[in-house]
Amino acid sequence: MADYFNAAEYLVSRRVTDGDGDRVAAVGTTTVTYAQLDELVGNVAGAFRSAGLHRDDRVLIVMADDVPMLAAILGAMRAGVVAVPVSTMFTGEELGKIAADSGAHVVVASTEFVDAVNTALTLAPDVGTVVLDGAGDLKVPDGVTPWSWPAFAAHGAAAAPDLRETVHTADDSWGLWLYTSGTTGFPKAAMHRHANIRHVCETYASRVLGIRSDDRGFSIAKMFFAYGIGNSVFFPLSVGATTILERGRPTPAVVAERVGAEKPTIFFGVPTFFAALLNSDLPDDTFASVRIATSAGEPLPAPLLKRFKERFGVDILDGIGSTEALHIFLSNRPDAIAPGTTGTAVPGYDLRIVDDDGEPVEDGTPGALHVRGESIALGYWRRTDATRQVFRGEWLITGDTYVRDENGNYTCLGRNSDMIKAGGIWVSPSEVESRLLEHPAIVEVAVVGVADDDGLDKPVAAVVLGGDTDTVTEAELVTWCRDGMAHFKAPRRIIFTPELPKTATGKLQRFRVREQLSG
Ligand code: 3SK
Repeated sequence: MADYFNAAEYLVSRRVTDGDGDRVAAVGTTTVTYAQLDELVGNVAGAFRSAGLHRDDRVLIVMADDVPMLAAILGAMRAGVVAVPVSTMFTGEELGKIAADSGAHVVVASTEFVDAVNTALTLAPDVGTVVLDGAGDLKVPDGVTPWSWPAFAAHGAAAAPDLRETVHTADDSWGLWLYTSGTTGFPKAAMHRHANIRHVCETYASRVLGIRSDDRGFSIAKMFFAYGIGNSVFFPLSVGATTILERGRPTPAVVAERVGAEKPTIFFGVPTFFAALLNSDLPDDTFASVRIATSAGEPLPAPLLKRFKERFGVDILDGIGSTEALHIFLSNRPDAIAPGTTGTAVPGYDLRIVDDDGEPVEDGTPGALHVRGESIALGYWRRTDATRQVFRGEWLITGDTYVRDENGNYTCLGRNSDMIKAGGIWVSPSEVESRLLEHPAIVEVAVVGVADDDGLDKPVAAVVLGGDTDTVTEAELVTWCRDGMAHFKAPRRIIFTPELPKTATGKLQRFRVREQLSG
């Protein structure tokens, strides 16, 4: 068996053992030191185990970024159970499918998401315990035990001491499952080991960001994203630094206020947010405390990077990672930024670009990007076909087309599939198309990614109406999509067209739809 390792001990308890318990670990709506966080994590672990959870059981976490979410994630890991933080943007039905798929026995939720959780609980038969942080009208099915977060933590505090102690997990034990749409439609759980968490801290965080104990990290991406959990949980805690947590939606105004108050030194952003900041009237010294910013999720157009540096005086390190790799494996460096490229391999990862036969290509020739490294997930939970397509031995098929130049820098040329990455989040065209086709006025539809004015892809739909043609508007169709699925998936524009471009055999020509909509 692989060596003993528990990520919660690595991130929190070891700080206390080393005498740094008084350092501030997290600033959310409350502030906690490492010693206080360790105590809370022990209580939550005790409560999970008192609720009957055993090793490798799953805890679904539907929470706002704040100290309780941090404690729920780390408490699960300490208890040897699997933390499954999921998107708070899902509708109740979407959440219910994921809860059922994960087989979670416990759900921990924040008050903001109680309605979606109530719906999800009707679809998730394995759930036996629900914990709600904050007030709310929680409606649990018969046989399900409801708890409030403070009562749950207090119950754990009173549990037998051995239930609060760190469970002796191994490097290879499951620690974290993250749902992603990845290269195919319905979200599936990428299963990460405890050791994967250590690897991303020791590679990207340490060797690219040079993260130190006096850093203060602030992330736009929420903790339910792989990018967000690395930024807000793993990286700062791995070195005894401070993480700044924001519960709400990160608008430029909210972020400016938190940055002014909390003075982060590392700002973790995404291209759409850098574009929004540049379109805001925030003062140019807003990010004066920040020593470095990062970007991921989708390629950062060179003009955005340049304008951000000119206006706010901060360099942005563009990188790319994936939920399956847990975090960033290809990135620019603070002392070597090549605008418009994604830089070079992060130490600890190997990259290759291959042709259609799987043979490595020469520099200057585009191909499919593959990556290998110690943080690659074990596969997708109960998705054998998708696992076989994406995880090939040690190599992970990223699904991106890349080219490497003579200086060794990698540039993204797009996706190998029709999947769209909007605001850094995967959107499955077929899922959006299915929702639109449920509308009685629509007979045909194609959803594609089209670049906006900042050069960032957004989902756009071309629809063919039938029957009810005069009565449906673009706004009604957008609302129809937003009502039936997470808002980020809804098309930003809808174009009405008499027909869609097809091949002689009637196959949709997506590239032509894309060309028409880009024009
Ligand atoms: O999309 C990305 O670039 C990314 C980066 C870090 C972690 C996860 C993801 C998906």
